[in-house]
Amino acid sequence: GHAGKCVWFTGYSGSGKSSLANALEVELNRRGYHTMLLDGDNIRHGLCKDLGMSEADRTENIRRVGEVARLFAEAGIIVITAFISPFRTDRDQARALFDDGDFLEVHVDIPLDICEQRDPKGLYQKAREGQLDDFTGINSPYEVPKAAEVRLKTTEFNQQELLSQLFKIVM
Ligand code: GGZ
Repeated sequence: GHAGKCVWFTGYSGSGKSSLANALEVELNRRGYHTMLLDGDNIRHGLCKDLGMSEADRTENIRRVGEVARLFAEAGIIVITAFISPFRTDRDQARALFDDGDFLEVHVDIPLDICEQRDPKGLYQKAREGQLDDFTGINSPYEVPKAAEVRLKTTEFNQQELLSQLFKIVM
């Protein structure tokens, strides 16, 4: 009787993954669920600080995140991950660590040009100017999920509506 599972967000930089993941966590906590949010802030500065943004390093980043997510889920925790995770095979390998129904892939689906317009950290501009290699969507690929449990069209719905779409698959 474990309630642990993994809610796996995937999408471009600036797509709103972190903000949605945070909102989901707040709401789950409010309902009494124990959660763990894994994102660049607590993973890429510690466990994965030896990794960069090459294809091989992203694959290793996602492999480690998947393994850590599984450990927390085994302890009965709802794990929420927010990484670009641009490669389908990497996401599928993370999925394979979980029982059927315990890995929920959430595609934060938003046009690249909107992320680029927002550019909250100026990273897209840097990538366009050639100062950032391997930038997702500019000079590194993003493989769109084919069978995500949910696809969130973040430009068409408000945060509350998106959260309720998320809850339909998480609960
Ligand atoms: C994409 C990059 C890059 C490159 C630094 N490409 O929007 P952010 O800033 O806060 O989130 C992005 C984050 C991507 O790290 P992930 O661990 O999510 O990537 S992956 O899942 O592919 O391993 C972005 C910033 O780091 N960033 N350089 N080249 N995003």
